[in-house]
Amino acid sequence: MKKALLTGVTGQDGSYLAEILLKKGYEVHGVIRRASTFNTSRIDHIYQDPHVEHKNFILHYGDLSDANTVRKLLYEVAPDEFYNLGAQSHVRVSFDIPEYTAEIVGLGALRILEAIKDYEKETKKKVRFYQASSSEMFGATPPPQSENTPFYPRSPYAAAKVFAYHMTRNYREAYGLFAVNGILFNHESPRRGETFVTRKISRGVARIKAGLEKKLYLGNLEAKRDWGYAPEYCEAMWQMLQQEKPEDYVIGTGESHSVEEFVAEAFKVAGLGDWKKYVEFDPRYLRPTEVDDLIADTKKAKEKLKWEATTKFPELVRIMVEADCKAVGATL
Ligand code: NAP
Ligand code: G4F
Repeated sequence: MKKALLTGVTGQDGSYLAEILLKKGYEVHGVIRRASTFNTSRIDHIYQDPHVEHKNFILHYGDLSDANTVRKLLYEVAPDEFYNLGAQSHVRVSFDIPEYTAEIVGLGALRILEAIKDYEKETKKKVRFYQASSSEMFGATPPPQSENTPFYPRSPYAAAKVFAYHMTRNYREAYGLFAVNGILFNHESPRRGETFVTRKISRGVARIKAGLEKKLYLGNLEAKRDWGYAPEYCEAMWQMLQQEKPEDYVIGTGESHSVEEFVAEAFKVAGLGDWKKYVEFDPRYLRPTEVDDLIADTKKAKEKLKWEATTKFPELVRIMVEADCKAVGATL
């Protein structure tokens, strides 16, 4: 039985990846942060009682700021594959807490790479490492963006991801680690955090439909993103670690849509009529520097991984609006 260790298991992607790996027969180990309230809602459905024998989904306390624990878990679990999905992943918030973002997103990845380097040397065992890199790294570089496009980060989050990206490449080249960067464009789902724009919209639309809210407050409606469906992207992460050679891959749909288009489509799915009646501008959601347009050039993923996004924009919006409407009892 193969073993996988995941940081960020309580997040959107971590929860889908854990499900995928369990279905493939892996023993899955996830790192969770201690919190004063339960933070496992996305993985409660796959949680296994620690008192049950032969568990194949095991949770460990840890934090990417804590090199000792990262190292200890690596030696204790002895995974075949290590997926680093943990992050302070909110771009707007990274302007408020830049140092913490760099600590977790940038140095967190380095802590894992250092631990793997030493572990491989001491134990002679290999660990395949996946780094959750981001299309945010392309920032101001015009689309389409491929594996060869230069980075131009526009936020502390993106700058920290660029550091982690380069450390991953450097440890691959310097120490022969099987370390890959998945450069994933925005991917969404009903499990998306409530403060990212797509989920904020689908949730807001559902609450308006249910009569719980009257307005939805948003920032820049002109920004364009290449939005795909998260479970499909998590399958691509796994595929990258099954290749013969460690390489970096761009993952996306190859289409971009504006925030305004997402809003219009979501209100249409809910049958609420003209979205302009409900949406108000609030400057607090603007960023000091914005990323205007992201579109993935996915030629390499199609050719080498045989991976292609199947859920496209209108279907993604429908999935998210329907799930949020169901959650608040709003009938469509
Ligand atoms: P997410 O839902 O925000 O999940 C982030 C995960 O990281 C959560 O489990 C969170 O724990 C954990 N985490 C936060 N701070 C941590 C720390 N100090 N130590 C250990 N774990 C910590 O993010 P996601 O959308 O699943 O994204 C997964 C990864 O892919 C992230 O690295 C993100 O930056 C990257 N990425 C995402 C996208 C996207 O569109 N979703 C695109 C490209 C790259 P809590 O649950 O306790 O908060
Ligand atoms: O949903 P967002 O916050 O996602 P963003 O900034 O693109 O980052 C996400 O995708 C990255 C991949 O490219 C990940 F690496 C990262 O971890 C995260 O998952 O914002 C999308 C766009 C932005 O242009 C923002 O200015 O929506 C615009 N927007 C307009 N109004 C808003 C709002 N964003 C948020 N969060 N909230 C608003 O009210």
